[in-house]
Amino acid sequence: MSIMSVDEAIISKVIIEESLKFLSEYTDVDVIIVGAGPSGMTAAYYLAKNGVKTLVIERRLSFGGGIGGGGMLLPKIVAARPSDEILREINCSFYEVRNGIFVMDPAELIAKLASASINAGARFLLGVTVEDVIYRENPLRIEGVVIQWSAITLSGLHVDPIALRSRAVIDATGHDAEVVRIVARKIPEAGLKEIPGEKSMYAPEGERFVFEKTGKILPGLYATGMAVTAVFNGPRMGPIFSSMLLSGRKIAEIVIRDLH
Ligand code: 48F
Repeated sequence: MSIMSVDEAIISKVIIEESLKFLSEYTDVDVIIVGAGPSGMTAAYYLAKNGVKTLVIERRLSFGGGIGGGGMLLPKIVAARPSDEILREINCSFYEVRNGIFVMDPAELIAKLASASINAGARFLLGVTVEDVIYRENPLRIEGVVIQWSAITLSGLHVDPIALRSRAVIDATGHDAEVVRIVARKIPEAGLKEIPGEKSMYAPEGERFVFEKTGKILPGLYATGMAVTAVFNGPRMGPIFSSMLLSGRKIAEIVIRDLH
């Protein structure tokens, strides 16, 4: 077998040409999800499956957020009923160890969530950090995000960012609720108080709380997953993933309703 030789400059040219095409097509989308953890990827799957043009922006170079470290780095993670509906839908294997308690392989959950959402039509930008939002007044509305390559953010250099417009922005950034925190700090008219963060661990209440409070924060701005816990000062639940998946599905349903 001989591997076809490709000139270095051609490789770069193809990357640049195709990336610019992709980026210009995604400067204006229906929904931007910030964070490719369990809640963000579940939301991406259900949105894309319903024909919503969805872009997921993830600061790291990989998918999964907290899934990989899901129980002190041990190689099994836990979820409970009725999140098995979602596991079945994305074709992720699991087994029941007690009545209604399921065990999965974290690597498989990451891969299946990513693959299901991409197959449904969602697109991802990896290695990109959301550092701000776009807003409009009268009435106040969040209309997109401001992004920066994570490598630039880490370097501390001042480089002007790129702005992407969307009809809805979903904060799926986890424990820090980074997008809602930015809005609370930079847009006082939004009337969001300082984000309190999460309470100590109380797993059953934490799971119930996230699911119940998942929803719209402001026109154009939504929260899912642990971001919800941080915004509304709910208790943490530790390494159980049911409410992350169910919160992702719930926010997708809410956003789809609002977009129509
Ligand atoms: O933390 P993360 O997994 O959030 P989640 O979907 O799930 C939480 C659980 O994993 C777990 C738990 C419950 O069992 O306690 O922790 O709520 O995923 C958040 C993702 O967002 C990315 C971050 O790198 C991670 O992959 N992220 C955070 N801030 C930004 C960001 C940002 N400003 N721009 C882009 N990505």
